[in-house]
Amino acid sequence: MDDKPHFRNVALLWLLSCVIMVPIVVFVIGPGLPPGNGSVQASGQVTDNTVLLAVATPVALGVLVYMAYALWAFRERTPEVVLDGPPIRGNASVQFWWLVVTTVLVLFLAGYGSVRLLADGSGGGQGPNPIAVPSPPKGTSVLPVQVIAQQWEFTYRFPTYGGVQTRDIELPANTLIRFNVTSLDVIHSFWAYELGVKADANPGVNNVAYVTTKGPLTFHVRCAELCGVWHGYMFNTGTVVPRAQFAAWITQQRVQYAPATKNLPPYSRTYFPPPLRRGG
Ligand SMILES: [Cu+2]
Repeated sequence: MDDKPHFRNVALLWLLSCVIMVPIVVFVIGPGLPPGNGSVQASGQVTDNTVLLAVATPVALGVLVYMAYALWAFRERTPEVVLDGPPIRGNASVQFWWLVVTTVLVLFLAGYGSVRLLADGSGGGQGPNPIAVPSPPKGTSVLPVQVIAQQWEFTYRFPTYGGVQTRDIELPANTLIRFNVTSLDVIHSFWAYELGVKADANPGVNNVAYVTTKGPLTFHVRCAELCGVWHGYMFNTGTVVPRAQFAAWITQQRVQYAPATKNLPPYSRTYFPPPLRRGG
């Protein structure tokens, strides 16, 4: 081994690359990360993605800087004599710091993830008894919307508006929405991308996902669980609209679907298994 200060050189190069790259990740790349700022939970996911990427950046830079340094500093200058370097095995200092750094990183990520999940549910399905229930914006109350998946479409039922079931989804702005997600047949997944919501839709299960809408927005709903041949066609385009516009829309839907509503089974958390038909 030569007596050049290789460790110090690599450490300094790594530090320099971190000083350049971490702010770029946080302030330039971070704000453009998915799923955008369509809801409070979606913005939270952008923050989380930024934090995770910022934590991963020094790790990735450590690997890349060392690799580039080793290629340059330890290259064989006389090709006819190919020598191996000294083994790193048994280096107590490297082993110790490897364990400390990786343990701290993993514990931080576990803690951060748990805290963020408990803050507002993060837009994920929490099962029938959610632990994380966000509070609605001041002066408003939660709006329950049932998402009913079936091969191959989503429909939406509004228990506080006469149990009307609609084919499209419109939501009021600046409102806490409680999605009660279920399925009539096989497994599906309700994925409202711009809202930052993804929740499994399973038959016989009431899966609750919370989202707090922001301003007017167009969002895309897709099924995110392979559910049969027309899985790829199982999508909707939804909108978040001002509260008055939502009130007008839901009134119009109640009138339009009144003949269908009276033939629907009463509102229930699940509709599976379907009732047996007599004489069928
Ligand atoms: Cu599906």
